[in-house]
Amino acid sequence: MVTTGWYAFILPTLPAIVRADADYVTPISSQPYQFARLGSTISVLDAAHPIADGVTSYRVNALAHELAGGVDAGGQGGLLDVAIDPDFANGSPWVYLSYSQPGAGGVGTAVMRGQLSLANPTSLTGPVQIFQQMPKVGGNGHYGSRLAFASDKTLFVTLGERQQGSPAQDIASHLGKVVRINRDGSTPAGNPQIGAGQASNLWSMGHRNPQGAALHPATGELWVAEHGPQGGDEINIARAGNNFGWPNVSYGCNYGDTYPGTDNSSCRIGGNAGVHAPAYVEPLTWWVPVSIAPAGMTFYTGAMFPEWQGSLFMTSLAGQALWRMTISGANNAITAREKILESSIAERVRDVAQGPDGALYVITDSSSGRIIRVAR
Ligand SMILES: [Ca+2]
Repeated sequence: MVTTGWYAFILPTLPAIVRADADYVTPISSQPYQFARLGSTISVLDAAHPIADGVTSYRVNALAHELAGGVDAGGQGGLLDVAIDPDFANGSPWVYLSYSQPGAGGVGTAVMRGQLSLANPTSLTGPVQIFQQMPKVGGNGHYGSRLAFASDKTLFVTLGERQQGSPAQDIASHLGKVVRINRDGSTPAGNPQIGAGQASNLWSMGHRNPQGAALHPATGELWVAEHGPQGGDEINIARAGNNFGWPNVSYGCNYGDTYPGTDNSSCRIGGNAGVHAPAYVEPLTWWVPVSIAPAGMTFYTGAMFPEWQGSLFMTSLAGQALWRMTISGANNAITAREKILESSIAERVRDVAQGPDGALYVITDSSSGRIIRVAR
């Protein structure tokens, strides 16, 4: 079912009317689903409907049967992210998917790739598993998981700690880590040596549930957003070998902790009001006392909104909003952050992407999730 129409609203930050057009109600509710740039298109896993202005989506409907080991779609599990090969337009027709994979010991995030033919874009052929998070454990939360290609065409995969806590500090485990792999799953040069017995392909550690990732367009560095516990959601620049402190320290508090008013500093994890340094890397920014549940991120580089050039956009689930953050200075400080489109969205927001014309596409997360095009 597709509902069409024009929905006009005023962006609080702009002296302009911005419109979201043509709500596309997806026929399948297998949330969460993500989207990624595909040359001049945006691909949406579960939507069969073309989007306005030359942006097309494909429904890859045989997908679930092609994923090695199957998908454990309970809780926060399911299909987690999709990415397109950086050389897709140059004869490398791979599409990459992360998902929650059942197996011995429980469930863990896995990554596969398959080839997509635009002439017959209904399934992926030649699927190959290229990564699996180890160990698999029980439960069905905190999978991560984002896929983000670096400029050298290596692939970052963010991995949640599966609600296990301490394995995020165990270098022998993939829980609560970011890994960096080659497109075929092999190990690239340049990954950090963290310690003896470290798990394969480690890049950074001490993460809780990193559901946002984007490459900074100028520096090429990986930015990651992750869920805190009760407060303490973070944005970090994940550099090689960094340790972000979870579960030893957080600007959030344990579930059930109470605090006076809005100042949660008395119950922050690790004491010292949650300060990470010097043992761990301080986040660029964090949210207290209430978590917003950060999800997708993208840096804006389009021409449609010159005033947004260089901004970081991030969606929030529980917070039901799209955040815009201003970044400035050589140290990439986040100097301002604001919620936009809040009253117009009023749903959990899963992901955001920039279209080829500079419009933003925002996808909401519900059984009748929408794709909202933000354009002027
Ligand atoms: Ca942290």
